[in-house]
Amino acid sequence: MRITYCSADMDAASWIPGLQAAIPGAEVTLWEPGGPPADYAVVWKPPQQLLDEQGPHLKAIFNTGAGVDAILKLRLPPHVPVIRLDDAGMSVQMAEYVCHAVIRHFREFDAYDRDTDNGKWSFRKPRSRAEFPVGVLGLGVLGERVARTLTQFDFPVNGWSQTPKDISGVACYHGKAQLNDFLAATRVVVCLLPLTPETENILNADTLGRLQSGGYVINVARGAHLVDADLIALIDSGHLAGAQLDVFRTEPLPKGHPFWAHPKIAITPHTSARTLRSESIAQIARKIEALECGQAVAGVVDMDRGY
Ligand code: OXD
Repeated sequence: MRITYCSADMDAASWIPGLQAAIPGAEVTLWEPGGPPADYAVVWKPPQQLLDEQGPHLKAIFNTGAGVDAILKLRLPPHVPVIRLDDAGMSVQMAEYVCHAVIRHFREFDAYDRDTDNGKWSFRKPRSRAEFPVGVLGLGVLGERVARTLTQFDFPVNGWSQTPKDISGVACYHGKAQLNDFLAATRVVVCLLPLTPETENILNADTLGRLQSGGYVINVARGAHLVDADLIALIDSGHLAGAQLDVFRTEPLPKGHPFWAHPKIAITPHTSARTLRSESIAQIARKIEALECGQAVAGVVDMDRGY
């Protein structure tokens, strides 16, 4: 069996020997144009040429990240399943990131940092958790883990997804018809949606304007979910208290973009949930073994839904 590996961001020098060790019968090589046909491709943001050349022979394509929007923009070989990582150590990182952001905002730790930087020792009045309902947009593997973890801190938690979900302790809304009710019941919104034509620009003046006053935005999905200028306008008007953003329309965030300097917007460089190499390799190896035995595997992307 031959496996071809190609990643725009990840370190091939570690991935290739890792995959080789986990799948001893395979020959794992770095993709190069005109290379020999492979049975499986393990990729992150591959070039179109890889899919055109290797596509006809492949049994499956493994996407080494959580989001599949980048690969779905390419011309894919028909009938070859695209398989995403499911969890592989990402959901706990996402839960950490989001809980940290929610708690930092709720407990005003950003303001304490400013106080102590100025040599000031002063307490703030405790806020009521009941007044900080958190709403998670997108209840896939990552969103569900985040929603469940937030309930452990006793925040009221809402969730919204395309199809109905039932998660203990989470008020679940679904479909377009219930989006406005979800927003009206939410003060801190967390975006964990897949990026599809339906969800692009979903965080805009209308939807963010429906959040409870003093709302806060946490975007850990894709930059294209958010209309940047609408967020800034709603923060500057006082309707929103601020935002924590990990993803941007252009990454790295261009120098001079207003998010860099906005005092109420905190940014991180797309780091909320990193692909963990050994967990991911172990998962891909298990899935290849299952596919070779003719078994179904989890994480196959539904091309019609786009995630
Ligand atoms: C992603 C990832 O999909 O980093 O954003 O895995």
